Formats: sequence, C-alpha cells, structure tokens
Amino acid sequence: MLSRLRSSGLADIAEKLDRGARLGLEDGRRLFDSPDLLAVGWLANREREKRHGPRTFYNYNIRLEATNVCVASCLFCSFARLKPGDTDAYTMTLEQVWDKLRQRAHQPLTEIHVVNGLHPDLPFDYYTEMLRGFKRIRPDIHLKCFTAVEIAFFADLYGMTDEQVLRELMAAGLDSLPGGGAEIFAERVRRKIAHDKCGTERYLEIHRTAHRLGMRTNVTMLYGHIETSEERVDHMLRARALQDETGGFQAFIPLAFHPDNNQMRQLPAPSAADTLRVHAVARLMCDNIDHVKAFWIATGVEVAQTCLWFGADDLDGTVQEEKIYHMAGSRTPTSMSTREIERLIRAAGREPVERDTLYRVVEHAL
Ligand code: V47
Repeated sequence: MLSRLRSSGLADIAEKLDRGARLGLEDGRRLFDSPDLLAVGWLANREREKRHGPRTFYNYNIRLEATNVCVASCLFCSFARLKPGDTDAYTMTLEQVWDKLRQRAHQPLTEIHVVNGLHPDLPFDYYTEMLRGFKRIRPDIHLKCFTAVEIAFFADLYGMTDEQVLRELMAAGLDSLPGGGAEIFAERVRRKIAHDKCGTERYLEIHRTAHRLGMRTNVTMLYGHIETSEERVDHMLRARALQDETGGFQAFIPLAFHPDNNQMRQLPAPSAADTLRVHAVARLMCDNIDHVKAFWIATGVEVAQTCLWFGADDLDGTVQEEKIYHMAGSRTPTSMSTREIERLIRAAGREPVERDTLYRVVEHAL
C-alpha cells in the first residue's frame, strides 16, 4: 500500500495519520483532488477500523416532521411550503403528532427525530407540549428534536435567548439536537443557498450552548451543489474546532444534495464516487468526532453499504417516515426494519450493532 500511496502523492498524509498528527486545510484539498479515490478510502477505512473495527451502528428510530410551513426559502429545499394555505402545506395537531408515536409505541423504538419547518404562527407550547406528550406515551424514549436553526427561530419569534429556549425544551423532555441546518458554513455559499435562516456563528453557538447544558448533538454538511472542495474542508474544520472545545458532537453526517423540486434543480445530484469521497475525507479531517454517519436515505442504500468501507461506521436508523429527501427525489424506501438494516450491513461485510442515540449498545430481551 505504501507504494500505492506514494504514487498517488498521499504518502505524507498517510505518514501524518500514522503519527497522530492533524490534517489541515491543504491536506483536505489534496484528498478531494486526488484521482486515487481508493487510496483516500483506504486511509479513511484504516481510521474507521482503528476506532470501531468492523462494527456498524444503527438505531431503531422514527422520523417526524410536524409541519412543512416554513418562512425560510432555502434554495435546496423541496419540503418547505411558505404559507399555511399553500397547496401541500400541512401542520399536524398535537394529537396527530402523538398518534404517530402511539401507533408504534409497541415497537422497541429508542429515538424520535423531529425536524420541522419554521412556522410563524404556532405558540411555543406547541413544541414543549409535543415533547411532554411523547414522554407521557413512552417515558424511556430519547427525543432528538429541532435543529439549531429551529432553536434560533424560536428565540427570535418568542423573544427568548437561545439558551432559554434550550432550557425550556430540555425541561419539557428534549434530550439532544440533530445536526440539520448546518448546510455549508462558508458564508459565500450560505448567503446564496440559505440566506434567510440563522448564520454559521449562531448555528455553532447554539451547539456550543447545548453541549454546555449537557446535551449531545450531531453536525451535518449538505454537499454536492455549489460548494467548492475548499469550502467542504473548511466546514469540517469548523466542526472539528468546536469539538475540540466541547466534545459534544457525536456524529458528522454528510448529506448528499437531492435536486428534484427545488430551486437548484438544474444541478446534477452528486455522484456515488463523490459521496464515497466526502465520507472518507470527513473521517480523516474530523479526527475528534467519534462517528461518521452515512444516512442511507441521503446516499442510497447501496452507496451507504459501500461508505462502510470509506470511513462511515453508522447508517442512522429505521426512520419509518421521511419527507425531506423523498420530496427532493430520493428513491430509497422511506423505512427499513432492523432486520433489513442488519442484513444490508452484513451483506457489506460489516458487523451490525444496534445503538441508542447516545451510542450505548441496545440488547433486546429474548
Ligand atoms: O438541514 C434539505 C437537508 C437536513 C435537501 O442529526 C437536503 O442524526 C439534500 O439534518 N437534498 C435535515 N439534503 C436532515 C438532517 C439529518 C438527517 C439524518 C440524521 C440527522 C441526525 C440529521 O436535510 C437539512 C438539509 O441540510 N436537506 N433538503 C435536499 N434537497
């Protein structure tokens, strides 16, 4: 392998990794530019196996989007509807939201993942009551709800600080934050694709505060649209810098851009090769974040399996209902059983491990 790495011009990066030295912006750019995708993958796989061996994590979760009414107009989004009266706009009542959990309360679910549009007219207690209701139905379930963008929106709408919002949601049962809303941290891109939602500094500050308050969170990166390789690496380095401070990120999650039915539909979707490379480079750059997740709904099932040899060690979960990607053209199923996830992990040559949101291994009583 050494001669392969030498001929692909990556020997010095391999050597840095060997001695535990950190990769910098220039290293990241070279990993993106290298024609030898397999060498990049080999390096990422080595780091993945150092941390996790063949183990591949997934969880038994449910995804819920309570409203798609959203005042933001992000160019990549196919899910949001601007006004309550718009065709296809929906907002569930709390009873409807809770019913989604009640219908599955007999399943050994460990997590509910909620992401919503930024609805201008709902009261704050819609969200706090939502969380309380979930805990009434299933006190043991982990609530991973509301992106940092939603937290910022609540603070502005209801006249609170970001910290007050987080504290009130935690008092109502919030356990962690998902990583959505990060998009691309570089201001050039963020201004173009997500100009009317919270900026990079605030996104990171909300995660910093959440970590200080004792919550774990994830961080995502939406790739494959107008960002450059340098901007991808910059994004990874900003996540890594916050992780050095707080240690609160559990997973870095690259999200492949889906072009159907949104304002960037003229762009092609990223290739499978690009997806493999992004996961690999994320594993190599984000050396202090334990997990790299290949969200199978975003990558496609077969590419997610291959990502397990390119740095990723997690596939997310059963999901059960998903709208954001399917409205943007994802052709995966909208849900998978734990048996199917285990089968596809084994078929990829890896070892499935069911985890809860905090990456504790879940053992089911027989
Ligand atoms: O923030 C929206 C992305 C995110 C499109 O934390 C799109 O465990 C591609 O963040 N093409 C929401 N992506 C989903 C998300 C997530 C997913 C899985 C696990 C976790 C976690 C978080 O979806 C948004 C945005 O970046 N998105 N539209 C689109 N057309």
